[in-house]
Amino acid sequence: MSLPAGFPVERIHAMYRRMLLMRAFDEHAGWARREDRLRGSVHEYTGQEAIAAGVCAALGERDYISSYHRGHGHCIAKGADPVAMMLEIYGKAGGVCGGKGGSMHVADFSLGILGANGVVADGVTIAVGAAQAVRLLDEDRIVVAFFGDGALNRGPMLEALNWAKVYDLPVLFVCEDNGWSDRTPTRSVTGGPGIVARAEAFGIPADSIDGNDLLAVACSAGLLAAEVRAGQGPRFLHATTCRWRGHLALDRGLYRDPAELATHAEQDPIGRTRAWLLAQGIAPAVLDGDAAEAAERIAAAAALAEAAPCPDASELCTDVQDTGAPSWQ
Ligand SMILES: Cc1ncc(C[n+]2csc(CCOP(=O)(O)OP(=O)(O)O)c2C)c(N)n1
Repeated sequence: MSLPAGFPVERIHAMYRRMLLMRAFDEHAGWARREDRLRGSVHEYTGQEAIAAGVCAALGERDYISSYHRGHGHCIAKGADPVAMMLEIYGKAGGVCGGKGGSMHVADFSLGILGANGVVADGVTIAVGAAQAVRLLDEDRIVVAFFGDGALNRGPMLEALNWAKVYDLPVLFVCEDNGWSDRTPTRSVTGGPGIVARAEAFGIPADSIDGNDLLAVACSAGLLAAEVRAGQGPRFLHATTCRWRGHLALDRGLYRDPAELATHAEQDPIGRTRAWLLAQGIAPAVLDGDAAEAAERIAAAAALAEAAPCPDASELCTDVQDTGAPSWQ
C-alpha cells in the first residue's frame, strides 16, 4: 500500500517508534508473567502493533478509545506512560490505576483511554455509551472501540453496532482479526459470510485491510476517522493480523500449526515498516537507535516496577467504587 501524496514520512516513523515501544513492553510483560514476577493474566499484543499505531495516529488527545484484554498496545499508542503502565501490571504503587487494576484494567481517562476490559465485547458497549455521551454533550471528539474477532459472536457486540447506527454515533469500530478466539479458530464458530458483512448488515460502512501493513492501517483509519469526525455516523475497520504468542502468557500454544507460526516473521509489522522506512532513505543507524531507545525505556520501567512497593493497605478501598451513590453501596 502506498501513502497519499504529501503524507509525511516522519509520521510513519513516529508510528514505528510507538510500535517498538509496544513490542518491547509486551515482550517484557509476557516474560515477567511466565517467570512469576507479576500476577494475573497477561495477553501479549506482539505482532498486532500496526493496528493500534495506525489507528491512534488518526486520533487527538481528546478522542476516546476503549480496549479489550489484549490492551497494552492500545494504551501506549494513545500516549499512556509506559512507566505508569508497567507499575500497574506489576500491581505496584504509582501504577496508572494505583496498582489495583492490573494488565486487563489499564486505563487513563486523562488521555481518553477508557480502559482495557476482561469481558469479551464489553469494551465495545462502553465505547458506544461514550459516543452517545459525546453526542448528548455536543463535544468535539470521536471514539474508537478496539476488539478481537471473537467479540463478533457475543450479543453485546451486535447491540452496540445496532445502537451506534440507530443514533449515527461518532464511533469507529476496529476489529483486530487474528483468527483466534482463545484456543478456538474463530471461523469454526462464526456463521454467515464474514466479519465485514456483520457490520454492513447494520448499515455501517466497513473497510477490510491487511492489519500488518502500517501504511494500509494509517490510510484506512485516517479516512474512516475523518468520516466519523465529520458526523457521517459509525464506521467499521476490519484488520487481519497475527497473534504471535499464546492466548495469554502462560498458554504455550501447543494446539497451533507450526506452519501458521512460521508465516509470522514475514508478516511482522515492525520489520515491514522498517523496510519501508529504509526505502525512504532513513539510515539504518537511526532505526537501530529507535529500537535501542525503546528497549532501554522498557528495561528502565521494568527495573523501577520490580523495585517499587505495593500500594499501601490504607489505599485498599480508594478509587475502586463510586462513592457518590450511597443507595446502592
Ligand atoms: C463474556 C466472556 N466470555 C468468555 C471469556 C473468555 N475469553 C477470554 S478471551 C476470549 C477469546 C477472545 O478472542 P478475541 O476477542 O478474538 O480476542 P483475542 O484474544 O484473539 O485477541 C475468551 C473466550 C471472557 N473473557 N468473556
